[in-house]
Amino acid sequence: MESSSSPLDAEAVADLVLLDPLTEESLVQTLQERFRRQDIYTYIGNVVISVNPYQSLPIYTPEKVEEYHNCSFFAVKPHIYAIADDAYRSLRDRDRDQCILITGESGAGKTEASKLVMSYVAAVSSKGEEVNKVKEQLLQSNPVLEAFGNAKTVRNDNSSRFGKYMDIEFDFKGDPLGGVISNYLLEKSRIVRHVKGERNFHIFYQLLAGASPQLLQQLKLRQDCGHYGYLNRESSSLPGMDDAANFQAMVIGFSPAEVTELLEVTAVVLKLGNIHPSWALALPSSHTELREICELIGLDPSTLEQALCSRTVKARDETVLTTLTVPQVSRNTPNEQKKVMGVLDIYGFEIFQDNGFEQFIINYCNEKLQQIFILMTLKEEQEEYVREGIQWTPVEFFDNSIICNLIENSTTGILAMLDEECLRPGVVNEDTLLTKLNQLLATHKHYESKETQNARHVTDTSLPERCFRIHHYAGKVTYNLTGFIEKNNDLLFRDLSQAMWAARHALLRSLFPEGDPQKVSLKLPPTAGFQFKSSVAMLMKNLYSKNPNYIRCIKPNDTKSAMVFTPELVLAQVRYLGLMENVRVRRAGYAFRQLYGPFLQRYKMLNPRTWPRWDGGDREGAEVLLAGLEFPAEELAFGHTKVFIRSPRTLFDLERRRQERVAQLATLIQKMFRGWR
Ligand code: AOV
Ligand code: MG
Repeated sequence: MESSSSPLDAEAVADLVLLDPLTEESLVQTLQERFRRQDIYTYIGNVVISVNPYQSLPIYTPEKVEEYHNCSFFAVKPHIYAIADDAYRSLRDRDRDQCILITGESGAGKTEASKLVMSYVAAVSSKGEEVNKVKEQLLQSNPVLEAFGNAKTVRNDNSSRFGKYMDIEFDFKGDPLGGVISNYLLEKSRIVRHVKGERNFHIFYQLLAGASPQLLQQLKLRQDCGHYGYLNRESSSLPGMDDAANFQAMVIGFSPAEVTELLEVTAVVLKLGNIHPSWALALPSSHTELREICELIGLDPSTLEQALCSRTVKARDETVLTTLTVPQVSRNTPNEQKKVMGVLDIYGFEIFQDNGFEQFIINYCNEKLQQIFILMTLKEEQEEYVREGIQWTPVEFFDNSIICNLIENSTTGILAMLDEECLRPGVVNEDTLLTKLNQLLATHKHYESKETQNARHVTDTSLPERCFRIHHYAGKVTYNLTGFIEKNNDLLFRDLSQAMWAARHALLRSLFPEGDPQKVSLKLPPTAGFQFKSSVAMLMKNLYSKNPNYIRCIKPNDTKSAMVFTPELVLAQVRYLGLMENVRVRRAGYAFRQLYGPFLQRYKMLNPRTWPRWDGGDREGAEVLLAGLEFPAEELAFGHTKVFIRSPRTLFDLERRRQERVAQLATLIQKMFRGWR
């Protein structure tokens, strides 16, 4: 095996487990040096770090797919294809369900990474007609999800405004059968407002730019974005984004009737933005948009007018987690054992100037992902040692369950107290909530507020009133409580869902099942926080049952530029992603391990007993080879199939000796050649 950079080449070490010394600085420097060489992928053991190149690199060609297909993980340059291949093979050949967890901040390349994984799996699985149809539909889900769930933000022109988890199902041969997608926490409020420099969801612009004049007429739309209150805040088109072409790509795979139904609902949303209801005044039923909306969805204008302009009983009516099955994507395979590969593309840790309920929820999710990462990595390490018959000594690591508990404990957790406040009759506000939090969490090591600081005689002007601070594993975040109660309640007026349910439009009705007057329940549905907590718990259980593979994405600069690497920005992400902890956990036991065969092949020249040939078994060969090199006994362990090396230093030493020996041999050969001439 000839790796791209030897561990001695500390500036650009391909596996950070071998970094020596390990400091935040050396870690960032290594990533920077590799980025400069356009090596955007780096490992921590079998975790892949991916630094967004912001340019298209020639590393995703069919030839590259071929190169990584059935490769040995450590024999080729780090690549996202290597991890995809490893996961796919382990699923197919060892019957282990896999999950691929992709994290990183906005614009770091998560969604692109998830698409690369999907297209790699599609490329290497078999190519029957039926399988190809399934693959097409799986890949085709991306343009649809992105049209309705992505938007231009300040950070990313194609920012996913929801978390996505997709289970791809395979048969025993490793051919894709279909998929199930779960969405988390879609940023619905974007429809109504977004900040300057951003856009609404892509679908609206795509529809106006890409639909034929006939279709627009059928949908009672005008082509001009400026006409629509939800779209006219910014210039509608984006450099480098072809809305019309994306529209054509989005509708592929739907029947004409499905497209019409879907676009009718989309048109209705757009037109609703031009209606300005008031609870004081009625809307004239001659109002053009109102009338047209009602024609599109088969509803009496007075019903809609009443629903928009009056407000009766409140109900909490929306789900945070929705599960959609990819349309008609499942093949019929009764009695067959399915294997699953889950791909999670979810928002990374967020620290803004002003952090609200959304950041609190997102960071809670990341705290859970960190927890499961540590649990699973340790579990995996432990399993490997047991499998290899090697003594395992438990390692010390920072256990963040204390922080998870602070948020999710069912009686004293912040979410539980927030729910209690939301359910309390009478006037509720965030001040009473803060008082309660301060009382219950006064001595919690990871909780802080103005009041708990005062009690501890701490002077800290950075913590304002009505805020609390959590010491997350990735850093301290100050949350502003304003809006927590309203957002947690997530109310939709019952009149509105009832009106929508009354429409003669099948798709629309199916979106508002709670509008069915027969099903009115007096019980309040669960809060947004509670639902999120439950769906995160379900997700964690699902992930925990699978073999984990990690892709950690990093954004190198704030200007979307190729070749620019800003160390301070990267350092912050290295912290949020917990990469130092990641390296420490990985090398807590044995930093390096390799199968006996390749190991012997690489180092056999270091011992005359194994050089130039060893005729015995690989394991004995490795033992004989290492015995002659006089490393301390505790540095090495011999498992059933692999040799384990405890510290990176020993491996560097081995590499250094190898390089010296290679040089020696080269000189020798040169001399021989000269002698012959
Ligand atoms: P995100 O998913 O992590 O952000 P994306 O995957 O959308 O980020 O990546 C942002 C942009 O970076 C893409 O549109 C590409 O232009 C570029 N990019 C990312 N990865 C690559 C790559 N491997 N090669 C070339 N260009 C790349 V967010 O959804 O905003 O959290 O919310
Ligand atoms: Mg994304």
